Amino acid sequence: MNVGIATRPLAGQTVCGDDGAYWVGDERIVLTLADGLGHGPEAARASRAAVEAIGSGLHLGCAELFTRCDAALRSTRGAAQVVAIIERASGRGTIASVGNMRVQLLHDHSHSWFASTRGIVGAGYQNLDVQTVVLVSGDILIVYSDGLDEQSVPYGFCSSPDVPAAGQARMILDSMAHGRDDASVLVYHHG
Ligand SMILES: [Mn+2]
Repeated sequence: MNVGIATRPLAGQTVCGDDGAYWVGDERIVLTLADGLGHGPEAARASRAAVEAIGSGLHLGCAELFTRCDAALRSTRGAAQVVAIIERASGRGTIASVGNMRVQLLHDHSHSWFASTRGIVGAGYQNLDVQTVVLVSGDILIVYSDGLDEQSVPYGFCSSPDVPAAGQARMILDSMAHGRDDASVLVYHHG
C-alpha cells in the first residue's frame, strides 16, 4: 500500500481550494479529494470542511459519508468530491464522486473511469452513484480535480517503485495541470 496527495493553488493564490486526505486503518483505507468551488480562501474552507467531515466518520459507508459532507458544507460555497473506501482484507472498494472530479483505475496497464454524480456537495445531488470494485495487488487508483486536463494518466508516471505515491501525484500534477484553476491529485497503490 502506497498513497499520496499533491495539491497546487492557482497562480497568484496563497491557499489551495482543493484539499484531500487519507486514513489507513486496520480494516479499511479511506481516501478523499475535494475541490471547493472557485478558488481562494472560501474554496479552501469548503474543501477543508469536506475533508474534516470524512475524518470524523471513518466507520461510515460511502453514501453516509456524502450525506455527512453535504450537511457540513451547507454553510460553504460547496465542493466537488470523491470518496473511496477500500476494505484491506478483500480489496473490495466502494467509490463515489459528486461534481467535476476524475477517478481512474489502472489495472494491468489498462485504464477505466468511474462515473461522477451530478451535483454539488453542500448544495445537493441526486441518486449518488456508489460504484464497487475489487482491487488486486498492483492496481492503482488515481483521483484528480478539474485543474488538470482530463486525459488518461500515463502509466509511467505511477509505475516507478522508487518514487513514493506523493511524488508520483506531483509528477502527474506538474504534467497535466492546465494552470487555470487549483489542482490536486491523489494516487493510491493497492498492495
Ligand atoms: Mn476546480
